[in-house]
Amino acid sequence: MVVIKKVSAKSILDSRREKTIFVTIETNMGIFSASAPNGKSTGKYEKKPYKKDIKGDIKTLKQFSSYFSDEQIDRFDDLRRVEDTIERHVGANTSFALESAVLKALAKEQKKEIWQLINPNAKKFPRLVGNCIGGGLHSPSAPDAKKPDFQEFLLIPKAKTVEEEWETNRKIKKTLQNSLKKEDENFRGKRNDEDAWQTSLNEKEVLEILKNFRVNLGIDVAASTFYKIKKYLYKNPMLSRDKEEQMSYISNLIKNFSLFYVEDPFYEDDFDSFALLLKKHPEILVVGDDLTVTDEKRFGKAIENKSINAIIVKPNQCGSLIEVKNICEMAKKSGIKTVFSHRSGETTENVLADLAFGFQADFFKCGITGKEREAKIKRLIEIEKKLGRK
Ligand code: 2PG
Ligand code: MG
Repeated sequence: MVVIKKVSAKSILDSRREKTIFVTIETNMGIFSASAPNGKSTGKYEKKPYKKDIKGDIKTLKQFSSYFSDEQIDRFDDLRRVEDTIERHVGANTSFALESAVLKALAKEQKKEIWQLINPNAKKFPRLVGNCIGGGLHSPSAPDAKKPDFQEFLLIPKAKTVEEEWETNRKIKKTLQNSLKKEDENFRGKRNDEDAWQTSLNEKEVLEILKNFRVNLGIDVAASTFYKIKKYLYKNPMLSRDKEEQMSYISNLIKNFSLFYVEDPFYEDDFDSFALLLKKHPEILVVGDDLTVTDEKRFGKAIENKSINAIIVKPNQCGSLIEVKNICEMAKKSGIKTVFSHRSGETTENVLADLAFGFQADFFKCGITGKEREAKIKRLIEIEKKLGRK
């Protein structure tokens, strides 16, 4: 049994050097901490990271510090009681960090790994989804600096182990440096928010390069970020596409570049276009992120509308690990794949790996390099090694 005696929090800097929350709990089992990441291309329907601001949440946790001491935490589902205490008083980042710290204490008390608290029989490892080249909101917009309008170009290798998949992704990312030098006269070896290569090429030119590698390919269009006044406004090259034009553009990219994974190809309210695309291309993964924002209700609507066959799970979008559990159960029932995902502003917190493995995620979207991304992949590999997967 874990008893939380004291809760405190402070702000630390994430990989973008923006403030994020770091929560510490004092328990009968010792002291445990966890931090939360920050999104940039955030969905309109995501829960707010903090009730008002980070300072306010830090203060609230301090005020609530002694409220938890009556609760005994014995298992994962007891997180519900932690949520009942803080719900509506703090934002999603704060509750996610707090719940993660509680899981760390519980794992220690039960002499288990965090993933074992969720599913002691977990076996299947998620496939890596690695961001190698980026654009959109994750790459700086210097005046007249060109970049792809799509946010992420993703490598999705398939190997026997996570370790081999990571190796493949790192190798390709390295090779890409030379390819980009050749193809992009403006390439200066710069990396964006997720440590992916920055380029002035457009999405088609990037995909032309990527199709030469023998891995499955994905894109995160993050279409809400460039959808304005009922049009998708492209800058590279400058043109606008309406709903129908966006549909045929995406559909052509899927065909021409044999895409395996397409995330947020339409803006976050267009459940119908997602459904139409999936109907046209049932062979690929049509993935909801801003569409579903790790929210049970929106996911329910996406299931009803047959909009997606894969869902991004970002625990700090909802701030509730109980909701994450429910979403994974809904996904399993409806045959929808789960993609556990980092955020663009990350810390070295690695609990995401345990959550993904515990919930038996199908994919793990996490960048390829940079200490914040590596911390999570390395933890997944550590679990793999402990289980003797070869
Ligand atoms: C996304 C994420 C992570 P952000 O759109 O999938 O890559 O971006 O964390 O900025 O929301
Ligand atoms: Mg996304």
